[in-house]
Formats: sequence, structure tokens, C-alpha cells
Amino acid sequence: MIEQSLPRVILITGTPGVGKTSVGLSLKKRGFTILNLNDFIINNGLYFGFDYPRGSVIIDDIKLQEILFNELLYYPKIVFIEGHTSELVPNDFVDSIFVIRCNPGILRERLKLSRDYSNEKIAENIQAEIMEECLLSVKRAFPSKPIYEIDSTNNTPEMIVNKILFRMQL
Ligand code: DAT
Repeated sequence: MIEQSLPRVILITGTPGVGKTSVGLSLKKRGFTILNLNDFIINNGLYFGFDYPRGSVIIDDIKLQEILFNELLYYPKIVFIEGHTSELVPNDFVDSIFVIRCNPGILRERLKLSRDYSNEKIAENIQAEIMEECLLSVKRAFPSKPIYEIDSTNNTPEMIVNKILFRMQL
């Protein structure tokens, strides 16, 4: 059944490795609906191809916005969307944005332990975190929406979720 009004979308973004997926799993455990943007892009073929040197997909932004817009109409009133390209989510749906941050040295360790990334790709992600690329992207894409930063360096995913739910009064 189509919901009568647009869902309230809360974005969880940040450099790969900061802990978005972990936060998403914790939200899911508490009964919230969470959409992983990367999986959504892959599962729906919303990409032009693969950028082999960078080890990432080349996203079809226009198609993503169109398909996501139609998909979100069927979602419950509150939806969390998690992904480091959250700035591509249609603006009309977005209520608030949380940017998960991490100390670059700790992020390097997390990426080394959890990902099969080349040293070059790890360095690229550390650089992105230092340069606040995700934060700047959402500031550009959603200039009138509230944007909150949460540090995951010394906060567990559960602690981060508590902060998000407190802030959103959920
Ligand atoms: P992302 O989805 O942002 O790429 P992730 O949730 O997959 O990140 O986490 C990457 C790794 O870091 C993974 O091994 C789990 C660990 N991790 C995530 N959040 C953490 C936290 N708050 N404290 C310590 N380790 C964390």
C-alpha cells in the first residue's frame, strides 16, 4: 500500500569504514527500516559500469533518483538511508543528515582489518575523511537541512544510534 505522505528520510553518511553499516544494523535491530544505498544501486543496476582503478561503481545519478523516489513512496513514515553517496537521495524526502566521522589513524586500522582495499584506496579514503568530503557533499546537496556530525572513534554503533534517536526524538 502506498503511504499517503512522503516518508521522513534520515541519511547516515560518511567515508567508507567510519561505521555506517554497523549503525544501520543496530538501527535495524531496534526495528527501524534501513536502506543500504550501495546495495540498492547494485541490485537495481543503477550504474554505468565499474571504475576499476578506483574500485568503485559509476553511479547513474538520474536513474537512481527516479527509481529511489518511486521506491520510497512504499516505505514507512521513517526510513534511514545509509551510504557514502547519500547526497544523491532526492532532496524532497530528506529530513536530517548524520555524518559519521572517525579519527584518520583509527579509520586506517579499520579499513586495513575489514576491507580488501589496496594501500592506494586506503590512502584515498583517509584523505577523503581529512578533507571532510562527505560532510561537504551533503552541505552542498542539502543546504537547508540539519546536518549533525557524530564521532565513531570512541563511540560504539549502539552509542551512535542512541545519539541519533535522541536527536530525532524517536
Ligand atoms: P562503513 O559502513 O561506514 O563502511 P562499517 O560499519 O562496515 O563501516 O565498519 C567498518 C569496520 O569498522 C568494521 O570492521 C566494524 C568497525 N566499526 C564500525 N563502527 C565501529 C565503531 N563505532 N567502533 C569500533 N569499530 C567500528
